[in-house]
Amino acid sequence: MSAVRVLSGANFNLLSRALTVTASQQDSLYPVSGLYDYDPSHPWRNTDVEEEDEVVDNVTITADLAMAQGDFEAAFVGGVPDSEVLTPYVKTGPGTLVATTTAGEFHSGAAAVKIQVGASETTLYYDYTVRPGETLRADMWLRRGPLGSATANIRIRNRRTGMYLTGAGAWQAGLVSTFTSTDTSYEHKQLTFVMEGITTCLQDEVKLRVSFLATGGGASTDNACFDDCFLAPAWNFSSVHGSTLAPALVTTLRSSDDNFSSDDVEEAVFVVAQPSFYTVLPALRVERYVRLKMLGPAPEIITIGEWVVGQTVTLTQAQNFPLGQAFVEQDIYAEGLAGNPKVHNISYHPRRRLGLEFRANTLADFEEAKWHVFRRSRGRFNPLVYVPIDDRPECYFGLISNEWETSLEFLYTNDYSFSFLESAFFAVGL
Ligand SMILES: [Ca+2]
Ligand SMILES: [Ca+2]
Repeated sequence: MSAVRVLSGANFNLLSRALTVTASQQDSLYPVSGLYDYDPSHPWRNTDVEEEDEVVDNVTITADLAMAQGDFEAAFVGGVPDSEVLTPYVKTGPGTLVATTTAGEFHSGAAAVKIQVGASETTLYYDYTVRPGETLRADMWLRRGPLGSATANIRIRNRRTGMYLTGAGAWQAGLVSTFTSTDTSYEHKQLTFVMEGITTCLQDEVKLRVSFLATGGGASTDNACFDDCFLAPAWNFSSVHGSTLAPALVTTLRSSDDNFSSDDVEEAVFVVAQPSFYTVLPALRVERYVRLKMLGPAPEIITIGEWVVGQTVTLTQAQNFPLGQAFVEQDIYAEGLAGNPKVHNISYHPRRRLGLEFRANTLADFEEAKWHVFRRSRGRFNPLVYVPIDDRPECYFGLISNEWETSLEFLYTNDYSFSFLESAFFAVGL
């Protein structure tokens, strides 16, 4: 049975929180930021078109989905011992905190952060902007110093609810460290966990504080080291909106956990359509690197209005049928002096309009739609991606109406309806 898929709310496209997004070819007038600015009329474009059909283009766009730099290299360039300026991290407490470049004290690169046990807990932290209900992957390395008896701690706390994440991925009120180490060699910790949901957080986005500190001991030699500490969202959905991709190109979605140096896994082969197409993966992927690859003889410059990578919500209640849909060719109509019509197309694609009607049989169905379709979108403030039937190719990027009509029916069912307008695509002749 088919299902309704929705991606909604601020930063539903994981590319807009990604550490880096890079393309193998790029027209400087249409940079990669056009792929995730939530506006399909502002595209990304490549530059190179081979004139010979036998020449194969290999155009890739790659995202590092980690949401902050955690290698403790660039953040400490020019830093001095006990520096308070560790952008984007923040230090609290009076203890000593240094960028160590001593061999063995860093895990990779040439530096790591070393924190001494202080009179009060000296902490380095970063507040991540995360989405309630999303699945995240923490991938971190930590150790204690070779002398003394300190414990290295990493704590993860939802500042909105005050709850701490346990090492088993549960949320609890009492203070607990998610990861600890008393090993004098670096220990690798990985945890896939789910943020508390939107009906608990009561907000579209929340701050997740990740703190690094050393506890125990008390001698000047007591310390802990941290390196390669990354937090990245998982993903199971990708879509492309407003593209000129030709069927001659084989377009694939790929994953990697080493930035495609030796690990390069094909997750899906897209069935290219216009103006939009998508794929839903059978399970969430936790690989930090995701790639859109377009391989083949490109007959023209590639233009893409939006590339979405995200986590879908599957509504428990599908919309009613028939599903109303309208196609609107974007054009300018005028009449010449003799009354003859003059029509000019102004967009590469027609826009589509949907009329969506639902019947929620339970309060849970109703609350789900209220939060994930209307509240997260803030009416028409945030665009959303809507897949009305996930075993068909149609996929929409656009805005719902700012008014949500609903009526409570006999036996406590709820009827409600949305109108949905696809966003405009880039103009002809761009
Ligand atoms: Ca765009
Ligand atoms: Ca490092």
